[in-house]
Amino acid sequence: MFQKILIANRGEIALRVLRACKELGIQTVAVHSTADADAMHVGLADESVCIGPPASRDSYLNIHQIVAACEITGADAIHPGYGFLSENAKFADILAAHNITFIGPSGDHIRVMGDKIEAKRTAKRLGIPVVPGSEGAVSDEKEALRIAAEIGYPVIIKASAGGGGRGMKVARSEDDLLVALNTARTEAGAAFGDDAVYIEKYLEKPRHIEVQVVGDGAGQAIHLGERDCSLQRRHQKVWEEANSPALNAIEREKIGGICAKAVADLGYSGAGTIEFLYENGEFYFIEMNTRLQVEHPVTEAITGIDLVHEQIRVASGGGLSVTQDEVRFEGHAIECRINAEDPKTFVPSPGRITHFHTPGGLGIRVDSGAYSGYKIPPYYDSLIGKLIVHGRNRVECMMRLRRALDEFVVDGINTTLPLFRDLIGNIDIANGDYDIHWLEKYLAKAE
Ligand code: MV4
Repeated sequence: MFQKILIANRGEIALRVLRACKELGIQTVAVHSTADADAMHVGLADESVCIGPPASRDSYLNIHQIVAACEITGADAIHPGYGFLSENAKFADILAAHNITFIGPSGDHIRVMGDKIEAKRTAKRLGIPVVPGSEGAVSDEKEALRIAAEIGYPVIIKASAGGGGRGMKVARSEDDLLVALNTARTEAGAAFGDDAVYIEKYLEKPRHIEVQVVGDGAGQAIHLGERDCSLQRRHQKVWEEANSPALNAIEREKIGGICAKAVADLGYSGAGTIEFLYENGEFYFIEMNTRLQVEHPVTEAITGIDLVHEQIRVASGGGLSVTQDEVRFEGHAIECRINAEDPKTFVPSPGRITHFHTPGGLGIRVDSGAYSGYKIPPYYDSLIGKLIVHGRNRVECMMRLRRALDEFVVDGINTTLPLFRDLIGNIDIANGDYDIHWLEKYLAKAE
């Protein structure tokens, strides 16, 4: 097991990782920018190192500074959290060359999944169902027209170097397709320095359902069920839940089993998420994330498994703590992302929190690095905390969530809490009846 872990992140996820390290008896090193000297996880860590000025590229993305902090403090491993360097293959390779363990998959696995064409090819080879479309990159207009005619319109053009919604264009006719292909290619070249694009059947009203997996890097892997992340705005998730209201236990076991086997066959190490679009009872692979995700606590709530413990265990060669047979799904969990933003316009609202009171009681978890008097810096993303609620079933979970939202007080800044207080009273939300476009339509109506 590791003696000392450096946490290469900030905010609520740095605190989340720190808590796991403390439980495992591992020493912690916090790294922080000058803007984050008063962050909660910095105060709680055994040691801390300032790695640069506020801008992320000079601090949390500064590989040299982070490796230096690791060597100065003698940390054996780095946990990257999410965002920042968490899916940077070069960072994983550099750490390997320095004999520092990257708590995550190999650089090669990160690289494969970062290239969306390569990821899809790999998924298909491993038996994961994919969206019908081109086999690899489309070379010219003639090929694009031929494939679109085969799969039928509408189609979507995606950038291989994109992902997370960047660089996509929908085409509903041949005329559209020629425009979409050229703009997608030009934009991809300019944004990513890689103009490879591919084509897929466009699904009109899918849900976004993702499967949590963990591999031990030695051919064993488990799945921890799915999360429904359909409620999003501009590709930012807002509300996530497990289980998905759309799936039954048979469907869960089937898609989960396919994902676990694929990850085992890949020899994948660490936590990962296989993202699908789900429509008319069918799953269609879109991407794989090779990191711990923001919404991982809903999976922890229904399985009782600490995903950061599992990440640390497998990275240190200790293997998974559970077999698939030991994984049980109990009850229902919902996560609300509390952002420092205007709840209507979503304009960021950094500044001082004058009063911060979190809800408690049975089934309530709040992951946040915020506190009364904390000043949210303007340089980073606006997530200030997550409210995760668990109940024996979805109805009980929603009752608790309503009560927890009532108790939550954040004064001094705007937050997205009022949005959740609205959503909890909505009939479609109560019924779990929503797709990836539901929230944006709801917000457009409220204007
Ligand atoms: C799609 C799609 C419809 N059909 N692919 C957006 C993010 C990226 N991960 C994939 N995305 C989509 N791919 C096909 N073939 C619709 C989306 C999409 C979306 C997906 C998940 C969650 C929210 C979304 C919002 C808009 C579009």
